[in-house]
Amino acid sequence: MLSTTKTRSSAELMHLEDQYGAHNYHPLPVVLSRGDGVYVWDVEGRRYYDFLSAYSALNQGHCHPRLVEALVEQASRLALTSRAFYNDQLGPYEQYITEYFGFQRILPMNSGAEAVETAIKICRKWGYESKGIPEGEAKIIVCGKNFHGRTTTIISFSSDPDAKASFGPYTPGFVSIAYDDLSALQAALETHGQHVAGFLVEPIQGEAGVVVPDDSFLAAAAALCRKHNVLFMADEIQTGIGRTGSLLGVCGNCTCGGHCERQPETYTRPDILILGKALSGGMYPVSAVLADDPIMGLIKPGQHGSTFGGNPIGSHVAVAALEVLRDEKLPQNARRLGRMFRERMRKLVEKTELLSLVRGKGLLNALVINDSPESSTAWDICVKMAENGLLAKPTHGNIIRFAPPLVMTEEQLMECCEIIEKTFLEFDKA
Ligand code: IF1
Repeated sequence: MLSTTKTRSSAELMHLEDQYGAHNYHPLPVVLSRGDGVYVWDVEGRRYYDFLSAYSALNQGHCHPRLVEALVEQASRLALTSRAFYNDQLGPYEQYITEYFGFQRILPMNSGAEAVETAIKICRKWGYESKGIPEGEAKIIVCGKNFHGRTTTIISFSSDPDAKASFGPYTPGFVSIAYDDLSALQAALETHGQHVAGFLVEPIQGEAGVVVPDDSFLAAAAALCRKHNVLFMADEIQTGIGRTGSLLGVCGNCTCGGHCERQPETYTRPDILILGKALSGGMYPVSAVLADDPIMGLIKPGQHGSTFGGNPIGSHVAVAALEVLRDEKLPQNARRLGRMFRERMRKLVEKTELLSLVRGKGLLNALVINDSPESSTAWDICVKMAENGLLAKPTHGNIIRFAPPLVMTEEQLMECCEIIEKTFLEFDKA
């Protein structure tokens, strides 16, 4: 027996992480050992609803049988070849995903940060070789309070001191504007226009506390980009794959039923689409950058890559994850349940002084606690919710994010609303 499969208590296991791991996280004090759909169990056998879904990687739910099967089957046949050779899974995956999202080409990577890095590199290359920006002078416009990952280049344009401080020197070439601010984008484009290669944006800012922009923002921003010959890059790592009640965040208030026919009235087509997380249903690190020939065609052999990117397991699992999304109509379910969730939470906000508002889209939602970001209120409430059988995590001190797997049923959601309501009302009295 592996020494790691020995039965140990939650306390022992937390102690091991505390003693031997880097302290780069501050987890809620629960130790999970099993998951199934919307549920997880701790090592003592207590069951919880998972309202984090590994930061939206588990849209298809924990251990989805079709994904487990895809993983196991491919792992026992061929796991990794590197891109020095072809493999029999990558081509079919590339055909499937490009048709699914309506782009000509994909560049496969593993983590979200890698995909964002890839998009930045492709965008800069396009800026020099297609737009004609003088060498070394390309700029990319980004938004304040963004979250795009943890590499040195990506944190160079973060506005979060925790993510950024003491990790310099920073990569230059980024101009930051306020999120959801069209006139700021316009001003930046007018000032730097000739040197701007791209605009990188999250359709909804997750880490910032689920900040939903104005309905017209994405389409208007994309139009401004087009006018200034600048690539519009959507980081859909968290908002994509059904999370916001459509196939993608850039589908807007699309009514295609989540199947995304990419209706021109609602769909804002990015020039570069960045995906990760739920692209594999959380089974395996799979990320991707999608674009058309005039952009992706600039990348030539030897100019970019990764040992694991496009590997057979990831490719096979990603196809299954996208099939599950479509077959189980998860975007539609997210849209319907999301409306119910916000409606019930709005009633709760009225009932308790503890809450100031609920916001979000689909099943990416947040409750804003009526207390300072420095207070421990949100954390304490999350600890109480865990005791009551529901796991959620605070962000920015006074915001709690609610993002369950999209496979949740209405009945389960109603039970979850009861747990949340009960916890807040208990806390209010205490
Ligand atoms: C952590 C947040 C979520 C992302 C977007 C790229 C990435 C992420 C829009 C990078 C990753 C994660 C990473 C996780 C916390 C988490 C997060 F709170 F920090 F913002 F989800 F809300 N673009 N988000 O959200 O993807 O390299 O991690 O695969 O602990 O850093 P990655």
